[in-house]
Amino acid sequence: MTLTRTTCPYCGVGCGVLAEADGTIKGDPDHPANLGRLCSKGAALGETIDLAGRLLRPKVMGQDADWETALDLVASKFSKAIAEHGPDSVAFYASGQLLIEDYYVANKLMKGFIGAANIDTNSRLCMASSVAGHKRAFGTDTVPGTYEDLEQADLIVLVGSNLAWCHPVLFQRIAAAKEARPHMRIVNIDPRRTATTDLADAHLQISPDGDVALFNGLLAHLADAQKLNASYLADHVNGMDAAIDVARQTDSAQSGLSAQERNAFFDLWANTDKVVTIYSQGVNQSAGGTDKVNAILNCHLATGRIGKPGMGPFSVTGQPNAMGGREVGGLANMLANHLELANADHRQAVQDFWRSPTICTAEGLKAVDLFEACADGKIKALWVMSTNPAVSLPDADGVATAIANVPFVVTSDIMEKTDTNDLAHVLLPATGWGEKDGTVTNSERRISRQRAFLPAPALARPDWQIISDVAGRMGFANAFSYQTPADIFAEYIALDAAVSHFPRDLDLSIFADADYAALIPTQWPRNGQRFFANGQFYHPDGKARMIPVKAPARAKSRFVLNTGRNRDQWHTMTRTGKSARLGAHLAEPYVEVNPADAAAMDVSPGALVKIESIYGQTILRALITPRIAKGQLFAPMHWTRQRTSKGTINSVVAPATDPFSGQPALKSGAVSAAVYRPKWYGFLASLSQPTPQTPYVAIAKTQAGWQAELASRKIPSDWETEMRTLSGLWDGDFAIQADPSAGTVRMAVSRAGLITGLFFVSPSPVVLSRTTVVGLIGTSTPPLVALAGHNGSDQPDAGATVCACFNVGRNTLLLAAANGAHSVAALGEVTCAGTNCGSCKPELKTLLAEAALPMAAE
Ligand SMILES: Nc1nc2c(c(=O)[nH]1)N[C@H]1C(S)=C(S)[C@@H](COP(=O)(O)OP(=O)(O)OC[C@H]3O[C@@H](n4cnc5c(=O)[nH]c(N)nc54)[C@H](O)[C@@H]3O)O[C@H]1N2
Ligand SMILES: Nc1nc2c(c(=O)[nH]1)N[C@H]1C(S)=C(S)[C@@H](COP(=O)(O)OP(=O)(O)OC[C@H]3O[C@@H](n4cnc5c(=O)[nH]c(N)nc54)[C@H](O)[C@@H]3O)O[C@H]1N2
Ligand code: SF4
Ligand SMILES: [Mo]
Repeated sequence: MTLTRTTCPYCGVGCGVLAEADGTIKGDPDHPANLGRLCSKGAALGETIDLAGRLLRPKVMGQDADWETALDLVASKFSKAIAEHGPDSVAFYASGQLLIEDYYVANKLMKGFIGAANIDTNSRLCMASSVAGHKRAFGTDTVPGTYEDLEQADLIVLVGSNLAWCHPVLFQRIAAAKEARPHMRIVNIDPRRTATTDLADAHLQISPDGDVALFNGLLAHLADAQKLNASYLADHVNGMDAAIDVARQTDSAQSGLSAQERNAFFDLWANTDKVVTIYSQGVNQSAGGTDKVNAILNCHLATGRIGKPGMGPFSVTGQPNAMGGREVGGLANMLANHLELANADHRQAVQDFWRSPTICTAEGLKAVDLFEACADGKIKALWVMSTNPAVSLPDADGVATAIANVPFVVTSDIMEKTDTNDLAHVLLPATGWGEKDGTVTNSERRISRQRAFLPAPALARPDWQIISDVAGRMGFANAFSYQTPADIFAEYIALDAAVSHFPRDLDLSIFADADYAALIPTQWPRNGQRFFANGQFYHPDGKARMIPVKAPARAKSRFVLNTGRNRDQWHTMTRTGKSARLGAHLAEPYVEVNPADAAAMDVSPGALVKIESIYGQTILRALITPRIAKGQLFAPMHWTRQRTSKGTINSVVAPATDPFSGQPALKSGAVSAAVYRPKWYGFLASLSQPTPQTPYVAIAKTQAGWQAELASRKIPSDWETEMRTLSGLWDGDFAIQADPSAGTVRMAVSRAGLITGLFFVSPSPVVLSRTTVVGLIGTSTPPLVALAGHNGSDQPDAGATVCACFNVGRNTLLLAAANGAHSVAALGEVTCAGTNCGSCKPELKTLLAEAALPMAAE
C-alpha cells in the first residue's frame, strides 16, 4: 500500500496524517504540528470516508442532472440576477473548511469579476473578533506565536477555550510539557468546568462575558504593581494611558470572581515573564468579543510579552483552513492577501494583477446581515459552499426561512442530506477529504498539503473546479482557466509578490519556488519565526496600540445559554456522525443544568428540558452537573434537524453581534427553561435508519444500525403499529411484554432468527444500558432474552464509551479502577483506554477521581 502524506480536515491544529487507500490512518511523525499524534476524530478518519450518504451527482430541483445542465443553470441565474439587480444582489457564503485554492478562486470571482464583496464565511462565526482585535492592536491580522511557545511557557492562560476537546493534540503537547517541566502553571478561565480544567492549576469560573472586567483588573494591577515594561511601551506602543484609565475605572468584581481568586491570578501573571494566553470561542463569540481580544492584547503589550519565545497572545483557529481564509481575504470586509478593501491603491493593485473588469469598492454583507438580506428579498441568488448555515447561524429557524426566501439557492457539499441542502434548488457534489488536493494553513501560520489518496467518487469534482467552471460560463473563462490546484496556488503566491511593496505582515515569498507536489509543511514568513520580535507593528507609525475597553453590563435573563463542542463530533455531524465509535461518546444532545436549578425546575436525572427564547424552542435531555454554574445552561451545537425533531440549539440563540467584528454572540443567549413532561419515554434500537415523528427524537448511528431516544405526550392505541411506524421495520415477527403496573412496554422485532429492532417504553426516563441494547441488534439472541435488556451471556455491560479508539466503556474502566488501576497509565495498561490518541485522558482522570470518592468517604 502507498502511504499518502496529508493533513487532517478537522481542527486548526493542522495535524499531519499518513493515509492509505484502505482507510488506514496514522499520525505523521514528521509533521511539526503533531509529531505523530492524532486525536479521536483524526484517528477515526478512516471510518468516515465511505460513500454512504454522499452527494454523488449534481441535482436540480431534487432530480439528478449532468454537470453541463447544472453549471449552465447556476451561471445563468447568477448572471441574470447581476444584470437585473446589480452585483450586490448575489452572495457567496463560504467556509474555513474550503482549501486555500477553493477560497482564493471564490474570492477572486466575487470581488474582481462580479464586483461586489458579498462573500462571507463561517469564519465570521468563529474568528472575526480575533481578526478585528488584532487589527486594532497590531494594524494587521497577525497571530504572532508558534506552537513551541506553548511548550516553553511558564504560565499558560486558557480563556474561553476547551482545548482538551477542541484542539486535543495541542492540549496533549501542553500536558506533556507540564509533565516535563512541573513548575509550569495553567489557569483556565471559563464559566463552565470542562475536560480542559482537569489539567489546570486554577479554574477561574467567571461570569459569562466577565473577561473584560478580569483583564482590565489585571492591567490596572500591572500598572499599580509597577510591572509595566516602560521602555517597551515608550518605543513600541501607543494608547497606554487611556487603556489604563479605563481599566482603573473597571470593577474587576464584575468578573464574578472573588477578590482572592483575582489577586492570586494577577500576582501569578505579573510575576511570570513567559506567559502565553490562548483564547478561543469563549472570547470571540460574544457581543463584546473584539473588546475581550483587546483586553487580553493590552496586557501582553503593556508588559512587552509578545514576539519572544514562550510568551504572547495566541488565538487558536477552529477550522482546518480558518487561517488560510483570512490570508486569501475571503471575508466581506477584506480584499485579498491581507490587503485593505478601503484602500484604493490596494484595490487597484489587485485589479491590475487579476486583469479584472471591476473590483468591489465597499464592504459586503457580514454573515448575520447577509441572511437578513436574504429574508428581506435583497439577495436573488445565493451560493453556499462547504458550510451548513441553517444549523450553525444564530436564529437558525429564521435563517432557514431566509434561505427559503431566496429565488435561487445553490449549495456545494459532499453530503446529500443536510438542513441547508434541503432548502437549495441546485446541489453540486464536491470531492471530499482524501479525494481532493490543495493546501490549508493552521493556527501557527503553517501551510500544509492535503493530498488525495482516493479516487473522486461518481461525478464529484473539486470545489475550485466547480467555481472556475461557473466563472467561465459567466464570461470570465480567461481568468479562471486553471487546470490544477497548483496553478491557483502559484497565482496566489505571485499576487503576494506583486503587492509586496505595500507594508503587510503577510509574506509568502518562502513559497516562491515551492514544488507543490512535494511541498512540506512550511510556516510563513519563515519557519519558526515569530512576529513582532523587533517591536515593529503595522500601524502607519510602526507602533502597536492599546485599546481602552469597557466591561459590559451583566445579563439579566433567567438563564444564560452557553453553547459549544463535544470531544468526538465535528460541527453539524455530517462526517463524524457516520462513525458509530465517535457517536458512542455522548450519543444524544443534552443540556448541562446545575443541580440547584434542576431541583428548582423539578428536573430529575434523565428528564427532558424545554428551552425557549423569542426566536424558538428546543427540547434537550438534562445532564445535571455542578460543572455548570447556577443560572447558566450549556448545550452542544452539533445536533441538526436530520437527527432530532427539535432541530438545532441555534433555533433559540439570538442573532446579536459584536459591533466591530459582526461575530454573533453564540455563548450567552437569554433563554427560559422548564421541565418537559411527556406521557412516555422510549429507547429504540433498529437495524435500519428510523424516521420517527414524536415530539422528542434524537437518533444516532450505532455499530450495527441506529438508535433513537424518543418521548411523546400521546399514548398510541396499538404499540405494534407504533413501533413499526417509528422504526420502519414492517417485516418480521413482533414480540411484546407489558408491565401495566409499572406502565412499561418492551417490544422486539426479529427476522430469520435475528433481532432487527428493540423498543423500550416507560412513563419515566428509560433506565437501561444503551450499549447492551444496541449490541443485541443483528444477533441471534432470543427475543424474550433481548427484551430483558441484556445479551444472555455473562458479559458485563461496558457502559457509555469513554475511549473511542478502543471502545472502552465507563463500567469497564470503573471495574479496572476498583481492581487496582489507580492511574491513567494503569488504566491504559489494563484496558488500552487512552493509549492511542489520548483524547480521553482528561476523562480518565475525572473517572479515577470519582472512583476514589466513595473510598475516601468510608
Ligand atoms: N471536537 C471538536 N473540536 C473542534 C470543533 C468541533 O466541532 N468539535 N470545531 C473546531 C472549531 S471550528 C472551533 S472554532 C474550535 C472552538 O474551540 P473552543 O473555543 O475551545 O470550543 P467551544 O466549546 O466552542 O467553547 C470554548 C469554551 O468557551 C466557554 N465560554 C463560554 N462563554 C464564555 C465567556 O464568557 N468567557 C470565557 N472565558 N469562556 C466562555 C465555554 O464554556 C466553552 O468551554 O474548535 C475546533 N475543534
Ligand atoms: N450555537 C453555536 N453555534 C455555532 C458555534 C458555537 O460554538 N455555538 N460555532 C460556530 C463556528 S466557530 C463554526 S466554525 C461554525 C461551523 O458550522 P458549519 O460550517 O455550518 O458546520 P459544518 O458541519 O462543518 O459544515 C460543513 C459542511 O461542508 C460539507 N463539506 C465537508 N467537506 C467538504 C468539501 O470538501 N467541500 C464541500 N463543498 N463541502 C464539504 C459538510 O458535509 C457540511 O455540510 O458553527 C458556528 N455555530
Ligand atoms: S487535533 Fe485532532 S482534529 Fe485537530 S487536526 Fe489534529 S487529529 Fe485533526
Ligand atoms: Mo469555528
